Amino acid sequence: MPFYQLNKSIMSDLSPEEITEIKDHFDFFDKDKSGLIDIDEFTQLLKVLAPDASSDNAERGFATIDVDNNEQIDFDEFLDWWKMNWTVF
Ligand SMILES: [Ca+2]
Repeated sequence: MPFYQLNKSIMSDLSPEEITEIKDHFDFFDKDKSGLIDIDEFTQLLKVLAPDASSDNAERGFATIDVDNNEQIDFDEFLDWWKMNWTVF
């Protein structure tokens, strides 16, 4: 049983291969392997995806992805964001 739970709507439009690939990205940025991405980890991620992004962008983006506002991005939240093609904030 994985530590994360995928909801049905996500699973229906992504293949297992795609989910595995996204999970690899998630794990890469989850430096402390907590299963969650915090604001510092997210800022590093954004710098890779969008080198011009400001720390303001990072904070806004983080808040957008962190839908339950617990100040951590879990894999479901990351997947939702990934499916939106890295929406620019
Ligand atoms: Ca969250």
